[in-house]
Amino acid sequence: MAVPTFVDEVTLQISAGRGGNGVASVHREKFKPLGGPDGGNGGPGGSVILRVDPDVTTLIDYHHSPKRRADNGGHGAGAHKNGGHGGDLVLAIPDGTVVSTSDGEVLADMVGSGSELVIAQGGRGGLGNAALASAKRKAPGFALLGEPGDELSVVLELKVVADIGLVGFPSAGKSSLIAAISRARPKIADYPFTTLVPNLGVVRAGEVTYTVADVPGLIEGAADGRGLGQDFLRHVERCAAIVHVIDTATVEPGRNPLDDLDVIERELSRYGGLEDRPRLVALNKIDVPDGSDIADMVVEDLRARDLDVFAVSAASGKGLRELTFAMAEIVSSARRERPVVEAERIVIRPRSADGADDFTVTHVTEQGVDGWRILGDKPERWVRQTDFSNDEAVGYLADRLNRLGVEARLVGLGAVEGDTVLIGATDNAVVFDFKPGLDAGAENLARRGEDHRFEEERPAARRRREIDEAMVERAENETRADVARRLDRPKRAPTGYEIGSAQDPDRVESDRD
Ligand SMILES: Nc1nc2c(ncn2[C@@H]2O[C@H](COP(=O)(O)OP(=O)(O)OP(=O)(O)O)[C@@H](O)[C@H]2O)c(=O)[nH]1
Ligand SMILES: [Mg+2]
Repeated sequence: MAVPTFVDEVTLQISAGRGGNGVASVHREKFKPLGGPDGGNGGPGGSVILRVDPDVTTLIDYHHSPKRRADNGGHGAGAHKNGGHGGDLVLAIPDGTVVSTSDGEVLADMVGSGSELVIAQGGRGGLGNAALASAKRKAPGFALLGEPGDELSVVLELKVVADIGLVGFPSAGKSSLIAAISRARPKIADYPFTTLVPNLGVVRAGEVTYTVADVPGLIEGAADGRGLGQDFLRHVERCAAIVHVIDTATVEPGRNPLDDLDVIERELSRYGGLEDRPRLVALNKIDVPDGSDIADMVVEDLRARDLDVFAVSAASGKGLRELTFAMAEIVSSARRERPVVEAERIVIRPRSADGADDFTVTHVTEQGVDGWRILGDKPERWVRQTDFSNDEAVGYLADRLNRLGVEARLVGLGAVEGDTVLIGATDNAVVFDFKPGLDAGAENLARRGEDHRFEEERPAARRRREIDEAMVERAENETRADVARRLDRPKRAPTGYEIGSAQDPDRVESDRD
């Protein structure tokens, strides 16, 4: 099998790095074993960036290794140590690469050396317990997980950036022409399909410098895949003008310049999208006597079709100066209309923008599930950050969802206890049983802030609470006893005395039980 040397379309599997996990850690030192939470945050994962590099002319590298991944972020550590950033992965691509999703949606057209596209963003690092601590939650016994980086498959398609595109039958002399007017040195030979990949040449005519692309030859039926097919026409899509290179000296039966032009035009129109490009005609090989005669015969017909025609010889150089100046004129007027693209850094975020508080709750009955699906940037992200083996972390998730209003929305839509709640899209949803009122916000936050490692402190607190409770109970008992005494001697009870206890015999009865 022939080893390709030029590839102009590849599908890449791209993964950005995962964010590092935060860590739950407690500061320890001599005589002060529980000095507070000091777990550091995880570092963000590396992103994948596509960058236009003028030295790269083919997508061949990606054809050989289409899976690319950026580094993961480092995990946090104790003593407030944050994990390191995962390294970004920069992929060099040729100028003129069109980046699309696997569904065909164009994400970016990468033109101009240095243009960058952040195609996949690294995952955020998870917060450590030091960062999660607050006045209410003094010592969290959990940390957040790092988030996975973006993963996607993208299609890269190279569309050469050239000002002029040369099209024509095989062996018409396209490569010879580009070799004669520029420093490009493509392969030239007298058999068809010598050129298998596009060649670029830089031409200078007067004050104007421009690029010319020579693409593989076309034959009748190229649109149906005959010959090399018409795929290479993508490389003339960006051109300001198309130059028909026509062989005036061919000895092939049934060929003549006018029919050749019609055949090529038919293939161009079947490819589509090139109708508006100005055309020039180069009648080549007029150094051959027969060629020169034929050129003379057809030139008027072609001009009658409103075409600019040039009789040239790539071999002798005749007529090339006029041709290159005519090309230059078209290029400069096209440039005046469409200014040169500046290098830019585009950032694509496959996920919805950060900070969006929006979420949707929909009732779903699919694949045996009868429940509620929650979709939204935040809920889905929070689920990814949760270590489900840690109850405290799960509780923290519930609190966050509540504060966002997820529970209220569910109740409002008629969800009842025990209903299935899915967070996220079908393939990676996390499933919960709905328990309304389980979490009442701050109260629970406070309880959740108690790390079991701090339990040594508890007995004292518990004793204090027991004493407080005992005092309250004693006071209540005394009140009851007092009321009972007064009920025994009603005449002595002043009216309106002890609102809510003496005036409500029923309650006193039940209290006494
Ligand atoms: N006499 C003469 N021969 C030429 C001229 N231009 C090209 N040729 C010859 O024509 C043959 C084909 O030339 P190429 O430049 O390879 O043609 P091409 O259009 O690039 O062909 P493909 O790459 O196969 O599509 C070669 O043998 C050239 O030497 C010319 O102006 N005069
Ligand atoms: Mg060629």
